[in-house]
Amino acid sequence: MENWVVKNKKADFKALMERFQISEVIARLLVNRNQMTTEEIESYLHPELSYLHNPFLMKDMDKACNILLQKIQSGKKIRIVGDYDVDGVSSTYILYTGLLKCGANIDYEIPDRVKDGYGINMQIIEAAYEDGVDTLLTCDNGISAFEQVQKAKDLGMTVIVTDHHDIPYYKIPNADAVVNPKQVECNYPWKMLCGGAVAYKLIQAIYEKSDISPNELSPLLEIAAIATVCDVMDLVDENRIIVKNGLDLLKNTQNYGLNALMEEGNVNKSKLSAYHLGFIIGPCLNASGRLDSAKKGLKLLLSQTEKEAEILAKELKELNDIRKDMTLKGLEQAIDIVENSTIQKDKVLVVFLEECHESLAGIIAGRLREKYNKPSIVLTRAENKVKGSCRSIEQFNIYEELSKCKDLLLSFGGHPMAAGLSQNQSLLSET
Ligand SMILES: [Mn+2]
Repeated sequence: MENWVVKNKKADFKALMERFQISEVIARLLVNRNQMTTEEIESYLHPELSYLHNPFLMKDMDKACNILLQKIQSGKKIRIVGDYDVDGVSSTYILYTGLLKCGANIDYEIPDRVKDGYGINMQIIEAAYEDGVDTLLTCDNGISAFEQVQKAKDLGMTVIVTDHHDIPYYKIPNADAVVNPKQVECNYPWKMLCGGAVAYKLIQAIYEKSDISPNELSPLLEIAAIATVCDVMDLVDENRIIVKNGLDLLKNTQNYGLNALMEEGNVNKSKLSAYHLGFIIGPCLNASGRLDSAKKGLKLLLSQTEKEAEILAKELKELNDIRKDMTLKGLEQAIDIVENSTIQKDKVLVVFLEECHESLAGIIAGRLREKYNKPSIVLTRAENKVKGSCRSIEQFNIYEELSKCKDLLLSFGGHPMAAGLSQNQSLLSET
């Protein structure tokens, strides 16, 4: 049986109630959620855009803007390198649209999930060099691309990294500017932005320097809100302001692609909530990154006509339906394997789904973990090797456990609750 208990923290509720003209319930809620400084309470009660932090507080922000403005002035070729998930596509959209408005000579590249894997790689850098690109600008990736960034520098390119991922070993790549609030030396007051929000802050800063009206940021804020929800950021502080205001804007969005996608998904725009971003719009944008090219999702957002948007939205919706179907089939198969073998007694569920598309392994592992409340690993066949996605439970640090058996793995990486691995095909029979 569930037992609900109201937290009873001590505070001067009367004073809070009077000062902010709020009821006792709200006052208790604020205290319980530790929204304690006057400024924090004020911004919580009124999540207005004016409470967003100054982008120039971010380390290297001024530097990154100055480099970009100088490159724009001299007509140098700039290439954005994003990522294939919703956050990566959103950040690419925000940087591309924002810098285009500033007059940049700009294009973009997004790594292919299956062929390239995550993040900027050597082929992307060589291709950029061959295409005469002067400046590479990463978003939602790049912070751990030490060798790749060095290669680009050696080839004479300028590199600006924008990212939000953790800083590995407190080391940053040798780029001309590194914008990532997670850096210890970065004094930005809020560290937990998604990649799209970091990109948004960069455009906010560069618009300010270019005397472009902040009103022009609205179409970008809509996308930053989608990215924040889909990258599962905590909806507090700046994230809450971005999502609240982004949702308000999305109800009347001028973006052809989003309008078409909401139409396809039967979303009632007046009732739009974070749910719709996370469970309808996001998965459709993501489906192309999983089964096709993530560029399709980006092209939808960039659509210039209703007709174009409609066609792309239909395709994405279809891809997402196929993705759902394939996920369900894979999950049923996985459950079947678990329940009809000794695996179910294992501490960690390891299932090999020979036919399953590798991009679905993570979702299926997550569902297995939910169903059996055990750490779960789903292996699939990739080119010349086996790839696996791991989803764990609070009590089991899967990243650490994988480190313990790294001799059995080709590669692995990730976090305590979610990780990825690859293995030699020949080892498969032994696992
Ligand atoms: Mn991200």
